[in-house]
Amino acid sequence: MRIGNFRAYLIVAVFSLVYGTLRFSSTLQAAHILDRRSRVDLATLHLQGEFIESNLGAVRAADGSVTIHMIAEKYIFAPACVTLPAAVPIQLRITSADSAHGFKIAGVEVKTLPGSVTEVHLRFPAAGKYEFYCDEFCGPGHHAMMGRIVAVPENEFQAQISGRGVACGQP
Ligand SMILES: [Cu+2]
Repeated sequence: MRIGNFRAYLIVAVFSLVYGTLRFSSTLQAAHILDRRSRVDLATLHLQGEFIESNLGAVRAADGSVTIHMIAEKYIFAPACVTLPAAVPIQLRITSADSAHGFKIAGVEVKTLPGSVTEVHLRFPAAGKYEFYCDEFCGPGHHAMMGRIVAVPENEFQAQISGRGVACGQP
């Protein structure tokens, strides 16, 4: 083997190793493989557990914290629109019902995979509408897969809230 060829192979091998390692570690991170709270059973996703339909959307806990539960599914986010208080720490727990999906919102990259729960912490500094679009190609309807967060002032959120499920802006 010529020295030139060997160097070329070596460079390709090193780049492949680095790329593969990065891909693997980001997949591990997205899947939260070691965390039991991050696993969901796809077969019962809509029937039991934290992602049943009545639990989707924003919920304010007794301690004042706000959690969103969301499902990504070809080609929708459910719920498609969530109203939240602005300037409050938000915990988003999201899972996928089918394939990899993802989006970026409030400066945070969100990736979701079937069978696992991704948890991210968000904060919407000001009232307003924040739209997000799926950025993992997931099929022919991918281009139309979008969702919306409507951040409202705290007093407005309090006025709207009635347990869980608050009104949301029209598309
Ligand atoms: Cu997509």
